[in-house]
Amino acid sequence: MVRAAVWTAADLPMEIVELDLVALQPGQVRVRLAASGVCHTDLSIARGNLAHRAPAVLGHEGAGIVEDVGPGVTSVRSGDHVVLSWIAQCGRCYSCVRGQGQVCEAFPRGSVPSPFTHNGHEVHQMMTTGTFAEVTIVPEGGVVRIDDDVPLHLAALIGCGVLTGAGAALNTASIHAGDRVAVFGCGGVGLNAIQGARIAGASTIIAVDTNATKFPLAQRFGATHVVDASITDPVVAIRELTAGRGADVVVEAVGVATTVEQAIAATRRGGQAVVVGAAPDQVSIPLNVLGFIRSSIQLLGCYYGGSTVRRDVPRLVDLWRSGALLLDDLVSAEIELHQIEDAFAAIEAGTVTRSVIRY
Ligand code: CXF
Ligand code: ZN
Ligand code: ZN
Repeated sequence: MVRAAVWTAADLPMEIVELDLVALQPGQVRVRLAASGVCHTDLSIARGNLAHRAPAVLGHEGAGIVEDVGPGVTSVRSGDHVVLSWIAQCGRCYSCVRGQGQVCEAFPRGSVPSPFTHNGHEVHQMMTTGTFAEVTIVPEGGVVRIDDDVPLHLAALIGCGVLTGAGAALNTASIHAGDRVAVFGCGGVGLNAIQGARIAGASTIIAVDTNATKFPLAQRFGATHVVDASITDPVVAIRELTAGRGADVVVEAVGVATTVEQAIAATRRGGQAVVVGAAPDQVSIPLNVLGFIRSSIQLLGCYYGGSTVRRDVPRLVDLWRSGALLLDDLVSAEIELHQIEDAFAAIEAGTVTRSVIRY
């Protein structure tokens, strides 16, 4: 039996339930989780703002230790420490071999059988991970081995927020030493985009948020300037801070139409606007095509930080070891599984970057 937090409906709190795990299939890996971050996307599903089948084990930002592997698994074995990837990457398809594992062609779309059952009924698994459980079963491409010395509660954070935010700066954008970068949103993804921009050598990093309590941490991660968008027009402020021209690279890590439009408007002619914030399904923006082509702005969609996880997880671990990548400072609270609703409330209140469940 495996203890898990199960989501049943948008208006109901998560329930702590003992679940059964199905037998390990070929190509699968069973992982005993050591920790799971609580990401905004978990909250979006729990509150009914992002569609998901119920009941389900949510959670997708985790790390743990391999308990067992199914037939045919070669890249990890029992006892290995691993970070989970919510896009299982085959490493062999057209996308993977081009360093675009985030769009791995082998990753199953639509319904994937879940390893979790309760009284014989399937309990769905979020994004082939389901890290709000003590043990989960994932595809081999959904685990990346890491060295044993990395604390697993910090490694867990790499699995979503760090890969996504740092990847926006280090993979999707082409930031050069001395570039001027602006980042909209100072949550888990935005802070990692800020530190990614710092690591890439940006000289000016402008952090934008409507919640000024986020700014001290943004500065710790590398922001050289902060803009409170609740009192200042961020497009005007970014232009003022970039000699009137706009930033070389603007990363949008909010996921709201207004901030996507502001991010494009704050990008200099010839610069890059990187959209990484997860917007609800119906959100779209108008685009004046002639103005857009004249601007020569590169508008870049960024899924999972453009990450090829077998390349990027070890790279991020090395950056953490060198002191360049901050992980500790992302952790606002360490909690137990049964406190998951407190973690959701804290995200809604805007008072945390990451709550981390330790098992
Ligand atoms: C999200 C990214 C945007 C679409 C929904 C899932 N992933 C992780 O938080
Ligand atoms: Zn996430
Ligand atoms: Zn692939």
